[in-house]
Amino acid sequence: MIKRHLITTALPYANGPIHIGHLAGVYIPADIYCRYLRAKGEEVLFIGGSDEHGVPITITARKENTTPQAIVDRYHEMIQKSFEQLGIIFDIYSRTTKPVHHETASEIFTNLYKTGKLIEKTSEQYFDEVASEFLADRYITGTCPHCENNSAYGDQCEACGSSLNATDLINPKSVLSGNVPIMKETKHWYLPLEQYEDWLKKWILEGHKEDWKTNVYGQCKSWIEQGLHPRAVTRDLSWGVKVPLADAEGKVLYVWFDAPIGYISATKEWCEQNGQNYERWWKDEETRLLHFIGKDNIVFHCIIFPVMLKAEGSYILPENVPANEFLNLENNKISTSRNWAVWLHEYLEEFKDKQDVLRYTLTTIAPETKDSDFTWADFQAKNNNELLAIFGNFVNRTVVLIHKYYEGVIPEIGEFTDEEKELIAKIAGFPSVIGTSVEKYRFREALAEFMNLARLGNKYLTDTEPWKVVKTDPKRVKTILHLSIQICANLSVLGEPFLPFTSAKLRKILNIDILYWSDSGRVDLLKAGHKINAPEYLFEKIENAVIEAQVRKLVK
Ligand code: B3M
Ligand code: ZN
Repeated sequence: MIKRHLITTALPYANGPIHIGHLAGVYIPADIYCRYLRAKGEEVLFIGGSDEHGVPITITARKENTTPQAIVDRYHEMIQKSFEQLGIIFDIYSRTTKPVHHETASEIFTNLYKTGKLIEKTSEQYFDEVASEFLADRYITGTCPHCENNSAYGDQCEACGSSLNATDLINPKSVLSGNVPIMKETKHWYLPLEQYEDWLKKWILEGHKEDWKTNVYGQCKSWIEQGLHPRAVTRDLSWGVKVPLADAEGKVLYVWFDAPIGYISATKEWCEQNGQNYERWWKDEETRLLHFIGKDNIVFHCIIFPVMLKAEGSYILPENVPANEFLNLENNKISTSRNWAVWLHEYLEEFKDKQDVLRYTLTTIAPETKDSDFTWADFQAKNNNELLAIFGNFVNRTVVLIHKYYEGVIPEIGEFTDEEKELIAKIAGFPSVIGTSVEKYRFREALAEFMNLARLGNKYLTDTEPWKVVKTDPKRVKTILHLSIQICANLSVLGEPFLPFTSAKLRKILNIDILYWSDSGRVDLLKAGHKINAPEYLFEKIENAVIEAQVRKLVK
């Protein structure tokens, strides 16, 4: 296995808060993956950041009568803080308004331009004569040609869902002035994707048929087979990375051109702070580059960005792009505009110290192969019937009994029964079973296996009944509780990627430091004579009233 992993997560637009859909699809799986690799002792760089350009941010700023910078400042800070509080620990959480990013994006554009990799084309676009500005699609409204909704946008009709071109709109009007826009010539630069079709077929369709997820591979295949066309990489807009050419006044790089370059800029920034050369991460075949994203970003990460990098010529390409499908909420699509969402910053406020319950629930329903659904009832059931009833209960029973019988000191082991020998063999299998699932990006399966270990522990206690045996065979009880506490130690290691807060709490109870993945699977992690700390509940019951309040809040 290569020992250097560069893991990126989609850069969320700093135009609104993070919700559970983002978390289940992108950030929790990526965080689990990075924590797992770190536990294995591998070198990992985990990159995140805010995407701070694009037209919607300028629209929000106009609506709120403020500047785009003020909008992105507000949301960048909020998003960064909420990720951190959920235990999504990036090595760097950067932003695309930073100078290092503007420099890097300009440099890549310039390289492509100078080496003749871009095409220059003039076309006619809507222009507002009053505001004296070309109009992005979102800045034009009009009547939808399909459903006659008269407030459709130049890129999409929200009433019937059709995607549109601005020129499809009947009676177009400028959002800026309300005037009827005119058509005016404007020059832009395009990336000729069609020139890379053969290369893409080889690289993706032949090269990644086996290792890319079928949802990702399928989308790429259909894009490539439909035929690719030149994509404009510049826009007439004032907010963004200025096009670094003399005759490009009032033009910026298209947000989807600069945003993925943000991964490179963030790496540079981190490297500068850590005395490294970023080329080690981006220009060396020994690096494994992985992009964690949602399904709406597949084409940009699998086709357009790789074509940019390939055309530039000196960068590595992603080894894999483990994209997820979408998460719904209570059987409806998550919608920011209708406020049909569970917002991370609100969750963190309302469910103090329950970060892992959200991490757990979202991992068990991660939309890995198809869209899935979050319900508050399921969230409650997963907490009460799984985390608390199985994992928490097992740990608590073990720790309480060790305190009750041995004052918190781990007892010596005696003879193992045949059942116990079998149990020990099973325990040994867990690290590789869980690890293999994680390596295949099957986080649901990995977490289910982890819970099976807790289940095994719980069943062992129920079957052996040390609280009864203690009256007749106290020596036997020592072995049972010794083995049980070893299972607890294993749970603290194997659970860390999924449930980092619980794992830390458990380590504190067990009075141990963080262990490597390679330490797990054994039943000698804690020595006889080691003193553990007082019991503490890992989870608490979530009452109906709490859940009902959340459901009410949604429909309000
Ligand atoms: N900001 C879109 C999104 O948040 C976009 C991702 C950029 S990743 C380079 O879905
Ligand atoms: Zn319509």
